Amino acid sequence: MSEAGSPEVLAYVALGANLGDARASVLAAVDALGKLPGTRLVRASSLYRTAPLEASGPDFINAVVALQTTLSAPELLTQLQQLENAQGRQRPYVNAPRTLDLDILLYGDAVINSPVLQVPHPRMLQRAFVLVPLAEIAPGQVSAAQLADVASQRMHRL
Ligand code: PH2
Ligand code: MG
Ligand code: MG
Repeated sequence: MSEAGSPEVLAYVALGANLGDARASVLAAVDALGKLPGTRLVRASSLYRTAPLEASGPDFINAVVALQTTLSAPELLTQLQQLENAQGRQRPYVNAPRTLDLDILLYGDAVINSPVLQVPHPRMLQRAFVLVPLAEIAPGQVSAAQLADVASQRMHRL
């Protein structure tokens, strides 16, 4: 329990950007995530340069962080959207190039299926740009078979 009495949960968040100075945006977001209310940065993966997957535009910079947080999952989602908006995120069409994308991958062992939030992230197992950095900071969360399934996707650790 935290001092305020809310339970602390270990959450994993994926970061991605492929517009503007993507590397600087992702690094700034890692910093900002650790400063969210009731939240501590536990681990941050390396940055990865990754080929766009079902998306257009330049290569992405991707990473994954582990956060210990007393925010509820909907509260965390709201905070992530505020950080995206502060970074100038626009949504002209699905999977458009973006200045910053922050997705909740896992929130403890919660299973959430609301219209605005699905956890575990429904497409995480298809994405090397999620599984490789997640495996780097939380090897127990990703199996060798899951990594093998996405091994053909081009990515490069920075
Ligand atoms: N995000 C997407 C779709 N495709 N491809 C890469 N390489 N990295 C991303 O972060 C990414 C993507 C939807 O959010
Ligand atoms: Mg996304
Ligand atoms: Mg998103």
